[in-house]
Amino acid sequence: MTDVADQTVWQTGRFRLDLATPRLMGIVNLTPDSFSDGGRFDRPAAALDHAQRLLREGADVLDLGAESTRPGAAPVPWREELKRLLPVLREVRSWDVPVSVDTGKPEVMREALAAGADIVNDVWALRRAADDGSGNGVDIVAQHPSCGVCLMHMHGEPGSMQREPLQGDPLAPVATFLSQRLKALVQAGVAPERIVLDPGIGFGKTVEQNFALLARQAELLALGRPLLLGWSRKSSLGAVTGHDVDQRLSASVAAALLALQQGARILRVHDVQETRDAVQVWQAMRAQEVQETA
Ligand code: HH2
Repeated sequence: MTDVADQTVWQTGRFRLDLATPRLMGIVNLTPDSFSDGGRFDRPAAALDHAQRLLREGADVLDLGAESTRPGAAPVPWREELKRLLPVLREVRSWDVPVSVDTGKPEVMREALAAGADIVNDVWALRRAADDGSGNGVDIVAQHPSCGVCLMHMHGEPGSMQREPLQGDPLAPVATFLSQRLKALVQAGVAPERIVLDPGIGFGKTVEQNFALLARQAELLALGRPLLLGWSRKSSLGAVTGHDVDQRLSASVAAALLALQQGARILRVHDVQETRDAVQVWQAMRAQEVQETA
């Protein structure tokens, strides 16, 4: 746990997000091989069209990813990742929306932040070191005074995580890991209000463990920072519905809503419009609950 910081705020580079309202992070995959939309937006013009659509539909943050993290995905050299990322990042940077970069590589973080990215979203929780010995993700983020960070829990690594998933009750290892990474970042001088936490749905966990994390998600709020959840189109939703990845819209919206109800403040989604509608219904209900207790 950290010192008590304002849990209704996420400081993200140029933007201070008020999390009293749930926020949607729209996914823009610039990869040829992402699990749900690989290859559809890997040309800059197609990616920008897609990003613009997500913005129109109500995305509060755009998350640009240029390396797939799906189980078994091939690693991409950092220069190649940057080549995919920078043309899109430079354009989206002028759109008046926080721009997040989904990367685990310190070299990519360094260049993306220099090009104006507002958020580093790292499924490795800033544990990886740069190949040239220039430091790790914590060092890079600490050098940028106001950028936002999402620290995610992953058991193992993308190449092998689903063959050797976590064992037993996932809550304690996930909470311990996130608490340690949060502490390391704060000790490096990063203000808690810049950090959000993510239990990492589908990253080295069984279907049951993913749903256990949902059922007991509220326990993670004790870590003292807002939660970001990414259920969108994930294979656990396929496991319970029997649907392939392109048929998981309803299940994704349902999971997003349940995550919200369990205390998540930021939802990482492919389908912004549909999730936005569901969140608005949830907010209409919440407004009445608040009135009743006032
Ligand atoms: N999931 C994916 C990628 N990045 N970041 C956070 N914080 N949380 C997540 O759950 C998360 C993430 C995987 O999904 P996607 O981007 O759609 O696919 P791919 O990694 O194949 O590009």
